[in-house]
Amino acid sequence: MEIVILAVVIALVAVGAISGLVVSSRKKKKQLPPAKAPSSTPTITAPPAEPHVGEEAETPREEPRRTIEEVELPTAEEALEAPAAVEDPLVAAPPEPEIEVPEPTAGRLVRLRARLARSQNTLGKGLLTLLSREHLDEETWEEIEDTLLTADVGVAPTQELVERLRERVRVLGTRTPDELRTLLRDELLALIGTDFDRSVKTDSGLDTPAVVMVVGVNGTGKTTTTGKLARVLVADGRSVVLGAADTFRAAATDQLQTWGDRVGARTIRGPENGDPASVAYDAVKEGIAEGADVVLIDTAGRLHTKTGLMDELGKVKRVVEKHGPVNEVLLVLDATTGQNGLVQARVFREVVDITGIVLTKLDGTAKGGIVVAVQRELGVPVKLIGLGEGPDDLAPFEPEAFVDALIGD
Ligand SMILES: Nc1nc2c(ncn2[C@@H]2O[C@H](COP(=O)(O)OP(=O)(O)OP(=O)(O)O)[C@@H](O)[C@H]2O)c(=O)[nH]1
Ligand SMILES: [Mg+2]
Repeated sequence: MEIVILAVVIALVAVGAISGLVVSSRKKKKQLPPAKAPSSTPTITAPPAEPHVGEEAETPREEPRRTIEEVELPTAEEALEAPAAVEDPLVAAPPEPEIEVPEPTAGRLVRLRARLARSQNTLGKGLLTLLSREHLDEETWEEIEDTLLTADVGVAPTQELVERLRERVRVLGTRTPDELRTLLRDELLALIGTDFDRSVKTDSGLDTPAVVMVVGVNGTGKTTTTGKLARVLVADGRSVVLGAADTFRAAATDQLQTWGDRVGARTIRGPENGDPASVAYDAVKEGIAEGADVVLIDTAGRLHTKTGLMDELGKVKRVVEKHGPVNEVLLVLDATTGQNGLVQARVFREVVDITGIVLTKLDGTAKGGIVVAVQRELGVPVKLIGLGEGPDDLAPFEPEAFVDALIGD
């Protein structure tokens, strides 16, 4: 009896075990991925890493999602070392700006002579016509004087010139047109001066770059001149760094940078309304670091009557001088403003010790005589002249070519 009961129990356990296996086997099948893998290989529980042809493209997401805390963030140092500059191939890189090759400086004044002659005709031709009159009476000499004064030669130089012309004409007696021309040419040249060193000092004579500061009242052409000068230097094979020390207007800095970009000269900028002296200082520092040949510093236009602004200009120069001497301070004067330029020149000279004058806009005025007047006033030579708004319309001032343009060949 006991044996029978035992047999029944064993049988029941066996049946239960078998049915349990079947159930669990069915459960397992349900858990399998919907793959077409034969059910005889139920050990494959993970999907293939890459979906294959004929399989569903989307990889089932069986991994538990990572929370944001578990994502490993780069350390501060790593972030600094490797800036996350993800390049988007769809965003095309901006085209490299084309670097221009400025025209050489030699012979510029000859090219621009026609422009000069046009504007200065009244002076040179007027004088020649008057001197050619048969009778040089007092009235004629007064007219000669007026012509010179109108051209802004200035009172003292005019009287000197008229005096010398009178003397020479008297000695000469009869005058041929050629003789008169030579006479006038000589006297105008003497007035302008042929002995000045008119070269812009762009060689420091040291390992460090030469420093040139450009100063003047508002709108005279400082930034334009700085840009044109950079081109002249680059054309002559020099490397240039520009300092945008006009921090009053963001546009002023952009204006200078545009000039620099065109010839591949780097522009050092500061924050708007920042300290111009510190921008100038940084520009020279950069020039030294780069091993540049010349640093050109453009300054903000300032009225000579504003003492605060004039003091600021003095500071810019003093701060730059911590690096070494400033080799050239160019005062930019607008030739069309005439005698007012002399007043400006006087005040600027006191503050920053001008070493050269740039006379701009000579293309637009008949008052070329200002060249004489301003040199007299400052005892400083005109070194460059602006003869137009074009990028290469800046010429070294050559007295002979200038006078020839005045009186014609
Ligand atoms: N015709 C002519 N125009 C010139 C010459 N030089 C400069 N200009 C023009 O004069 C205007 C003023 O020139 P800028 O270089 O901006 O003058 P700036 O002295 O820097 O002016 P601020 O920075 O505002 O004081 C511009 O329109 C120039 O194109 C020149 O020689 N001839
Ligand atoms: Mg400017």
